[in-house]
Amino acid sequence: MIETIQTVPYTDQKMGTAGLRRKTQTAMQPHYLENFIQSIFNTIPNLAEKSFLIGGDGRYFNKTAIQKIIKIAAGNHVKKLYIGQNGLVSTPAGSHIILKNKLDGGFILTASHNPGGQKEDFGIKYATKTGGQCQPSESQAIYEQTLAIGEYKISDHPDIDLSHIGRTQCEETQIEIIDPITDYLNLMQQIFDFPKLKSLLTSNFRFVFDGMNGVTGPYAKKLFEEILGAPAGTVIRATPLEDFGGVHPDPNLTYAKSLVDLMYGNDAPDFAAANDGDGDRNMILGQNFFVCPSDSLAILTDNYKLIPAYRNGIFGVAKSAATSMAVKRVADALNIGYYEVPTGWKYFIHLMDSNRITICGEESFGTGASHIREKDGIWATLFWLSIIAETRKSVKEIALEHWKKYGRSYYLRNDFENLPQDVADKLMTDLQNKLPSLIGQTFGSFTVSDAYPFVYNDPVDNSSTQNGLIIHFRDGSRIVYRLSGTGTNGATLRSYIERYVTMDLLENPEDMLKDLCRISRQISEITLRTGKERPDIVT
Ligand code: VG1
Ligand code: CO
Repeated sequence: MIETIQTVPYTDQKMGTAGLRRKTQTAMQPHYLENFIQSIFNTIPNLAEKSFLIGGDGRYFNKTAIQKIIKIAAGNHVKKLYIGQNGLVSTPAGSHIILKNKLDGGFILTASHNPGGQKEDFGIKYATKTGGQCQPSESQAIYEQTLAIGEYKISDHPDIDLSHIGRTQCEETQIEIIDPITDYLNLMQQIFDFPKLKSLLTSNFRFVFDGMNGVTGPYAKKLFEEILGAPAGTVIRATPLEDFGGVHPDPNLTYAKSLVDLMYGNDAPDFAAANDGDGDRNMILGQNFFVCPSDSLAILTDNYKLIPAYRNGIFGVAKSAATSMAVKRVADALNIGYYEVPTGWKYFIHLMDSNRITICGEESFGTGASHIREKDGIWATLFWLSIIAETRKSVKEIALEHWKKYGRSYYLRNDFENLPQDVADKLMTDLQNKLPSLIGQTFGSFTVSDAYPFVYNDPVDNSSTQNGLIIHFRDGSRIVYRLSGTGTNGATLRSYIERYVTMDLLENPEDMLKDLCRISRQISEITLRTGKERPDIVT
């Protein structure tokens, strides 16, 4: 039976950089999730003809949330739901499932790299038929629904068994429980040279893949160990856990410390990669070597010819404004299109759909391409393995060669977390207002050559988005400031710092960027305004 439940709006359901992300306790409040899902359905016409994907990264509350979404979909007479077996679907695989089956959208239940559990975070990435997350105009329309909602429709059907592949029904809504892994791995096989990868992984090459107890473990085990023949145990932390085993599933130098220690220790393997909770982020490590994500994007782009799917050429490349300029130098050298977008993968979608770009990436450990409409941690890992298989060089040699050819953008991101929202907002407003007065000013040995708010004009729908403030220095250095749109504890100020050099290629980024980090704090008055003398997290 379908029931109509009276409700009142929650006013905090505006989506951020990547969907709705909240404390689990917030999402578990009565009617909270129901209101949000009904608000999405309220923006979609003809639901009786529409099909959606449901899945997630396995975190706490996902199983309950999936059952609720099924019953609200049935209450709204949705035609069909595809659901990952046991409720699991990685963000990249979800994008592929939506595109391959021509679905109208999907709900990926994840707070991505944020920790999971009752006291941690829950989230929903809502994708449209593009295979990627909804555009700002769509999330605005949904937000308006969340403010106006007075009722939702829900079936009282018993819970659906998600553990077996097959078909069933909830009210009139057809349900298909699908294998979330196989189609995605087939897609990878169409892009990369699997026999070549297999010969690398079955040689004495030593590789570790860290699933960080997130959703990619089962994908990686099947791919690397079963299909490509890497030794059993290659994939570590391979079982999705509701609380990620207490791990913060964020593949960076801080939160993937055990993997980093392994790669910097005696007897380090040749290569390691880690993925985040929902499998869209990646960190790449070699023996005693960390690949900065902005460099990774540049290096992958420069080597596209080594990959079968790209051998005949690629369209352009794009990066978020905060990402270092390394990939721009490659795009210029290769004479391919180059675009800069605001932070958030959704801004790449129109560029991919209109064949302007093939490869894109963000400094936040995100790299991907137009095979799907999300960033893709396994794809990035396979791309790096392919470069190694073709060149038989170490990660460090590959990076050093790249820097010798193009110069190096030393790069760091400083995050100041848990700031009072009003303090952070005022800091950004005041900083924006003083940008014109900074031009021409000298700080230590750095003189500001330009300073402006970053504004992106989408070439496809002509929409305009402002995100972040950029300061350029005469020597090519840059500082970018922006507020995070994914946090759940107060506001987070991110400052992105880069310095371009053509000598001193193997220095420590902390040393090379010491002055600029200090200047970034000075310009933003962060210490004065927040009392913080140094960032909480440096990546
Ligand atoms: C962060 C990153 C951004 C990324 C987003 C989602 O957003 O900076 O580059 O696209 O997370 O990543 P913000 O607004 O907090 O800076 V994921 O792996 O959570 O989908
Ligand atoms: Co993620």
